[in-house]
Amino acid sequence: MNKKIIEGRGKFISFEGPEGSGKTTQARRLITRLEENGLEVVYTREPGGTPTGEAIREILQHDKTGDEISPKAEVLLFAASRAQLVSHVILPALERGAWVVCDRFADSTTAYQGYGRGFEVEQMIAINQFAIGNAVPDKTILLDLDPNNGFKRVAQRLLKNSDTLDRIESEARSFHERVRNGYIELAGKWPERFRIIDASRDEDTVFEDIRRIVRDEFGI
Ligand code: Z5A
Repeated sequence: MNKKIIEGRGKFISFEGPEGSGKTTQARRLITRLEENGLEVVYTREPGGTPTGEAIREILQHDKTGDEISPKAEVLLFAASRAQLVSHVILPALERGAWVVCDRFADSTTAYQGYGRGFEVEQMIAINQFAIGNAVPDKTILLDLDPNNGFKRVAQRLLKNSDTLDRIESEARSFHERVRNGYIELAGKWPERFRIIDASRDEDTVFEDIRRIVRDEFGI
């Protein structure tokens, strides 16, 4: 099918939320729907999405060097991965009129490193602004879920794949509670951009809400 070329800048949608809230699952479903409508869609994930970003992801998640990453270095590595993604993937796509669907973006740093680790939230927002410039999502879908529920889902997946929790997943429950509440605060700070969805329901019901949001906001 010929891809529709949109006049001007494309649309940018980010998915945010705690572990196991269904970001990847729902992002993929949305992409399928957008592509069925003839749109060119670029899917990216964070950290990662470029060769440099994927190398940073490996350092951040598995820290095989034994050189424990300092909390400040962690913030800046996420920001570095994001700056690369914006300049090499997101902006070029938006400028040619494609849609971008990003599985986590700048709000993850504010939620995890700000609310979770305890860095000043305004400082995280300033670092994000430096990294992303004007590449701000048009809509951010926040899949809200109790971390206990999210971990149950992730545990099932880990069992199936004989995998283990990564560095950040292994943080205490209280950390993940702060992250969840932090996301809700961010949604209150930017009500125009954020849409909160109850992600504890089944996949189809959650996707119905996402479809409705995209239809209401963008007419697709
Ligand atoms: N991080 C950070 O600290 N700072 C930053 O700036 C950034 C990230 C960008 C990235 O890990 C880690 O980095 C993350 C935050 C931190 N760490 N933690 N903790 P990741 O990318 O590997 O992990 P994730 O982003 O949290 O993704 P995830 O665990 O894969 O969750 P998800 O994408 O939200 O969910 P999913 O993969 O779609 O679904 C998870 C499972 O649940 C799967 O088996 C599904 O089939 C199932 N599922 C999905 N939806 C449902 C519903 N509705 N009901 C039941 N089961 C479902």
